[in-house]
Amino acid sequence: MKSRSPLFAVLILLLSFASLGTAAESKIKNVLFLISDDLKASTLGAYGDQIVQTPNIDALARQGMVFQRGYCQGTTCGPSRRSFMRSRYWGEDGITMGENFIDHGFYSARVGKIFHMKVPGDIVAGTDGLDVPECWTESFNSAGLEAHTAGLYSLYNYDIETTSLKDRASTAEHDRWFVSVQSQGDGSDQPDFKTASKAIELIREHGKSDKPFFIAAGFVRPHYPNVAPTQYFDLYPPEDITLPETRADDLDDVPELGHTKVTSVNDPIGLYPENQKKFWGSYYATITYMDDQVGRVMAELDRQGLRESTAVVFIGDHGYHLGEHFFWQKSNLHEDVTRIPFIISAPGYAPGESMSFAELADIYPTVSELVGVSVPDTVQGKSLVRLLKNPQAKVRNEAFTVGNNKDFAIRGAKWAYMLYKDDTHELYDMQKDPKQFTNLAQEPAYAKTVTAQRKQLEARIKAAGLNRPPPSPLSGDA
Ligand SMILES: [Ca+2]
Repeated sequence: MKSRSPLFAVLILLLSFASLGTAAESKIKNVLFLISDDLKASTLGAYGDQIVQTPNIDALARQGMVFQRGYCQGTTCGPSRRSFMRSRYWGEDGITMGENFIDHGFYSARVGKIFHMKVPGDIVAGTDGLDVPECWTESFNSAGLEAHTAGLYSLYNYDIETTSLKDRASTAEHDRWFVSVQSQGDGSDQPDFKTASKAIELIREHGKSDKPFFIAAGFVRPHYPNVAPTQYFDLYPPEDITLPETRADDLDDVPELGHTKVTSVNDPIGLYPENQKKFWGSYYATITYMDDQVGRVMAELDRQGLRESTAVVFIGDHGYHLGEHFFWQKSNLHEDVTRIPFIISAPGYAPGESMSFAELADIYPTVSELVGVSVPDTVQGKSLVRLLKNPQAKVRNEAFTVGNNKDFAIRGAKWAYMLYKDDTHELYDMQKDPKQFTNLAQEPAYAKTVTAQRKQLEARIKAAGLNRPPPSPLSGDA
């Protein structure tokens, strides 16, 4: 600058003010945070699914930034939700996102499940679960009958169908995860409908205020029991479902600690391929039902003229297995569990698709930056605003996930690497083997890659302030 003319310096100064002006003129005042439960990325159209019907999430994806490489930090509801609400990889340290917003003059509300709630237990009881009250100005539960909803009940792994309300696999019972109910009516009796209705009410009430809002609405579908009105099931007849590819010897090279608890081998679900298709149909049915509720909330945001002043985030808390690798449910470190839907629609930022790795721990610093709120130094995630400005940019080279059992994983563009507490491990070439059929960790030809991946993973463990095993393990959840 020294060699430039004073006039040039003035010009630069004016340009700087102009760009500062643009930033300062940001109209984003509020944050609407929408969370779906047990929704894997691969069952949304924005992530390549061909049969699911989610017009409202699709619209949000078209209007926002879709993070194609979004990953969760915890592999079940409790740890994942703790991690993104605190932007911490493990544990309960740090100021929650809602507390920080309250400290900056926001109204903060929880509707439905944000921190861990047992589904269906806390939903049937209408209780708070492991909520963190200081995160919210107000909070509201959305109760429902879940598996006890009237209609056609199915228990897929025992091939049971009944309209009787007796003897249904309920809150804490084994087998509750293979349940669906095709309910009667319009679904307004369901918890997710109530969550949308309360969110709509709060948007109407607080949208008019000078005080900015942080409204978090947590839907419980497609988490089991898969309850939705019959008409949603009709969209997904079993003949339209193709079950995931499995290979007979697939698990021969997967360490014991990499398995899910429930598999097609140890559970009778493996005996009923036709019921597996029906179960997939019920998962899709509840996704479409949940999508309708997202649509109701978004329509209200538009109706109130708040779209141009509100950043909207839509995520799933972690993914799910529906028979891939003979696995059912969550809790492990494979791609179907760790990759999640992650969309941010922020007014003033162009829609697009980002291939940078992004973590749910990044939501807190990102939305805070969007509304001009500082974050406490306990925040471990990174702001993704740079990606919203330029989808070609990169904020992370890999994503880091912490398993419930003192296990860790990193997922990069080329490699996925998992390291278990007993020192067993898995390595997948995600370019050649995106479905993770062949564990290369024991192959001599990949010894150098394993060493490099392990070093990279250990750096992430250290940077997160963790050890193997992590301190004070908090329990997982069902
Ligand atoms: Ca395998």
